[in-house]
Amino acid sequence: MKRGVDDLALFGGHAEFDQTLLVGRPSTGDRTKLYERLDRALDNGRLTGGGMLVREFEDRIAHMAGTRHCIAVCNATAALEVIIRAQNLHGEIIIPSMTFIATAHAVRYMGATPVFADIDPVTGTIDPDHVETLITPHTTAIIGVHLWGQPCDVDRLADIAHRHNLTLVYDAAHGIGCSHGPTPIGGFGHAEVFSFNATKVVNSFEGGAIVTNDDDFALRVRQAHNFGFIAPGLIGGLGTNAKMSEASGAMGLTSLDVFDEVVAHNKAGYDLYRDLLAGLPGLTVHAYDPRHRNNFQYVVVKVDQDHAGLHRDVLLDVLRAENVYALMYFSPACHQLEPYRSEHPVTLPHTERLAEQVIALPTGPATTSSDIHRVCEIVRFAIEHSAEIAAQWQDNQPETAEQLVSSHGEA
Ligand code: T4K
Repeated sequence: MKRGVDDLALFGGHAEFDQTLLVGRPSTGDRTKLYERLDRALDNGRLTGGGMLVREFEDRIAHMAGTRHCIAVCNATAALEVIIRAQNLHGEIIIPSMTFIATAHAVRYMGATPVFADIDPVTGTIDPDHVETLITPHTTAIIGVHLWGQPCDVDRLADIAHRHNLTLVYDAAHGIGCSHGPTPIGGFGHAEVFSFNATKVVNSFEGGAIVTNDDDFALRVRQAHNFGFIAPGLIGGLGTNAKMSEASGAMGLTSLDVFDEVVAHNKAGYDLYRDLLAGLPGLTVHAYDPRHRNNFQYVVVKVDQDHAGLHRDVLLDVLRAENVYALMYFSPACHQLEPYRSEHPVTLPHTERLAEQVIALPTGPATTSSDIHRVCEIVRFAIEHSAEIAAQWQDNQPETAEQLVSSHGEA
């Protein structure tokens, strides 16, 4: 319990948590089941390349996504790269800047140019109106991102892609178990990509999946993710190695077994955060549209400095000093990062505003309701004492190089 600003760990007080509270602590499920699956893989000797665990994982993901095909891969970044290559996407690809750097890097790494679109200020997902203004004769594709599991405006994007004859792909790294209305995320566009990184709601250590309803596309992607093999000894074309291993399949299946429980836990945590933080000036818990299903993997709060009295960075420092390792998903936005900001400087007002405000708070099975109460008490205390904290934070900032030169004089 903080009584005064000097009790904050940032200013020398005792940290609220002895052990760091994390945003991305993995959801690992039942270890006995995991070890049984690993034993089966080790006993049968097929550790990668078409093993039974990965096949079962693919079936279960396709079922959840409501798609005919699922190709499990080693991670979502590689999945995007495989799609870009398999679909021969080149020239310009329109993507949102409000995403993890992997979306932009996958495009660029494959030799195409990411063209950044602004976002809808309410949801934070790509703005179809802006997308349409960015289309040029060099545009080959749009990659929408279902930010924090919220569906993009899939109908508008499908219409734009259709009218301009563009490939439409979704980065659904956050989207497993989410939906657009009653329709699961997975079957929109030509293909969608899930991430099963350790920090995700479904975790396969590292991993991802490409899901699609397009038979021909699925075949090409399946070949491309396995060196281009059509059959043993027969190569159909260019490919890479983006296969998921059986160990990842074992973890993925075990994590999937507890998916419903984890989502229920996350939803309860989200509701608690929302209730406990209600009414604080300048602080909003990002709301998910109830018409769509969400997995509540991310609890995002937005700090509006003008009303909160302190900047997001100050609140982040306050939390981290208390051992609450909150994260900035996603800040800076991609267009504000290298190499993009130097090569193609652009201004995206809605993206920049959101990127300046976001903080993702700890969630997942390891975060208890008691943890959430304590985190919210810190946040509430910080907002209630914002003026004092902001002033003391400013005083504690290291001098900039310029200030050092002017205060110490040039040598
Ligand atoms: N598209 C989008 C929209 C994405 O968000 C992502 C990835 C991708 C594409 C690409 O997907 P992958 O190629 O990764 O499959 C993390 C994840 O590494 C990344 O997968 C995720 N999105 C992104 C949003 O978050 P970082 O740089 O924040 O990760 P890291 O390792 O710093 O972990 C975050 C926190 O999680 C740490 O504070 C500690 C905790 N943690 C992490 C790991 C790995 C654990 O407690 N245990 C762990 O094993 O990117």
